[in-house]
Order: sequence, then structure tokens, then C-alpha cells
Amino acid sequence: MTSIKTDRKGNRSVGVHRFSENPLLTPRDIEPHRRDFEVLGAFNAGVAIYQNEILLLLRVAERPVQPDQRLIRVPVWDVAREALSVETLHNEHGEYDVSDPRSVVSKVTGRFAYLSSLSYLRMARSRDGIHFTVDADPFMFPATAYETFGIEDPRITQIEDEYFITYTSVSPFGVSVSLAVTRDFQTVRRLGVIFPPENKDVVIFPEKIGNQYFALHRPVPGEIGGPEIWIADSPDLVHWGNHTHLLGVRSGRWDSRRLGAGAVPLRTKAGWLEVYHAADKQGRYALGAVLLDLVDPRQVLARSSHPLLAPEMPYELNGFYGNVVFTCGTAIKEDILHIYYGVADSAMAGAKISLSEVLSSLSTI
Ligand code: MAN
Repeated sequence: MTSIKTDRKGNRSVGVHRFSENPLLTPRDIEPHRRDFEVLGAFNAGVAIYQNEILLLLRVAERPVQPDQRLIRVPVWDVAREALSVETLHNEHGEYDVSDPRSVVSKVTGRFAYLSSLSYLRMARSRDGIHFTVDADPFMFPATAYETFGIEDPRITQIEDEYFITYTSVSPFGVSVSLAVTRDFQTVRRLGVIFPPENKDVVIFPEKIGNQYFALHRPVPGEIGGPEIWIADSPDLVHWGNHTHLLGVRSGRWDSRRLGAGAVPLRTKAGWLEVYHAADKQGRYALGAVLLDLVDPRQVLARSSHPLLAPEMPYELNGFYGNVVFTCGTAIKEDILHIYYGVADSAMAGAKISLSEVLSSLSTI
């Protein structure tokens, strides 16, 4: 049975089955890591399967409780003290622009000053992939000079018995991507910054291709060019080179403004399937897929002309930052792809989609 629908223009859309239990995890399910903080979001989780459990490595965003509207209290990791500090900004005369809830912009300099919350990584574990128990303590907390504003959007790639975690590290130096590794999801070892600013959305392929490891990454050019997906290779997962541009925005389509890799690429008979996110000119974040050649992943074989999953449900449309679906990981069970995805920068949701339907929905233009 197929649920591919074809509209009058011949465009095919794939049947997506959101979990009826959505949202799976919300800020209410998470205790803040300290009592004077509040949880704003638990979203954009990396996915791993470990000892018969589905793990969601959540990005948890917290901020200090804000007792007074004239003041803005922002969290910053203090590297020298090895402690979280709370800085108080005076906003009596509207000195700061907080119209984008994600950041605090100085009206004096016209520039970004702080993130409004600090993100760290926290583990949720499940036997059935639907009901999750959240660990009491953070799994990874900011710890280095490149992480003082937080760590975000982890992706987990299993290579043999090691799990490599790429994550966004944010600091006054910019937005970079760092790597860490764990074997047991108890202890984790940092391997440092692997892509300097500005870069995000790094996913590592789960096996060597030829003699090299491969990764997708998303630099953000300052003046010329745009936020698009690149591919690089590496002999050791730490040193990356042979950078080439892979996938660009498409004017007038769902991926017209910016795009970035989402889930860890999945090996299929037809090629590497990458579920990626993109924003359009209206700022809507949706998910689609691209198929890359198995032997030479620098070759794009086909791509979604329409999103596989776009914000529709109230929990996707409304939240801390609405109209956003954003994935950092999937799990495959036979032909069914389970997409775990962050909604509205607030919570986690899941959806099932047939892998063969996804593959046959991709088009070569
Ligand atoms: C950023 C991403 C995500 C976030 C979206 C929407 O580009 O890195 O962290 O979900 O924007 O706010």
C-alpha cells in the first residue's frame, strides 16, 4: 500500500504519520539543572540506539528566572571560574532589542550581545521510542572558551562501538562545530572544534567511503554566498579537507533561504539518504531529503521538490520560536523511517514515513 499522493501538477507528496503521542517531550518534563533557572526548550535531539534503547540527546535551553521586566538576566559559562554566571543587563529604557526571542541585541552597537538562553545536552532514554525518561543531570554542559553561550543541536554517529557527537558551540568567537566521543553514554571525551566559525549542522557519515570519513557541514559566508551544504572528508574525523559545495538553496521553493544537514546520512540501496532542513523566505523551517551517490557522496542524485514534513500542527506552529520543524536524527526499523524532530524550538516530536516512499518521491531536478 502506498500513500504517495499526486497533485494536479504531478507533484508527489509522501504520507507522514506523526506519532499520536506528540509532543513526546516538552519543557514541563524537564527539571531545570538549577532551581533559579527555567527550561524554555527541550528540542533538536541527536538520536542513537544503545543497549536496546532509543536515546535522544536533547538540546535543553534554560535561562535564569526573570524577576524584573526592566532587567534582562542572561546565562554565560565562565571559563576561568568553571561555573555558570548570570549577567544582568539594564533595559530600563529599552536599550536592547529582544524581538527575536533567541537573542539579545544591543541597540547601541546594533549587534548581537547575548543569547537569551543557554543550551546544554541532556539524555532521554526509551524502550519503545515514544515514552522517554530524562536523566537527572546534564550529559554535556558548556566547558570551553568556544562554548560560553551554550552547546546546541547534537548529531550522533555510531562508528563501530564508538559514538561521535557533533554539536554547535557558541561563544563570542562565533558559532563553530565541535566533536566529542563516547562509548557508554556515561563519560564523554571532547575532541575540540572541527569546523571554525561560522559553521553549523555537521553530520558525519556512519562509515568510511573509500579510505576516508565524510561529513556534511554548513558554513555561513559573510558577504558573498549563502548558508548552504558543503561536504568534506577526513582520515581521522578531526582534520577535514577537500571541501566542496554540495547543495544550494532553490529560489521560489521550500528551501529558498537557507539549508543545513539534519540527520546522520542513512545507507540505502539507492544511495545515502540525508534528511535536511531548510528555511524559506518566510522563515518557515521544513524537512526534505537528498540522495547522494553511495561511492561518491559528492554526487547529488535526487532531492525533494516539496517538503516531507512542514509545520502544520499547533505544537509545530507555536512555541518559543514557531513554524519550525528541525531534525538531528532518525532511526530506521525495516522500511519505516522514524524521524525525531524538534518543534518550534520548544519540544520533541516524532513521525513515521516509509523509506521506499521517500526514495520514490525524490526527483532529479
Ligand atoms: C537555527 C538552528 C536551530 C533552530 C533554528 C530555528 O538555525 O541552529 O537551532 O532550531 O535555527 O530557530
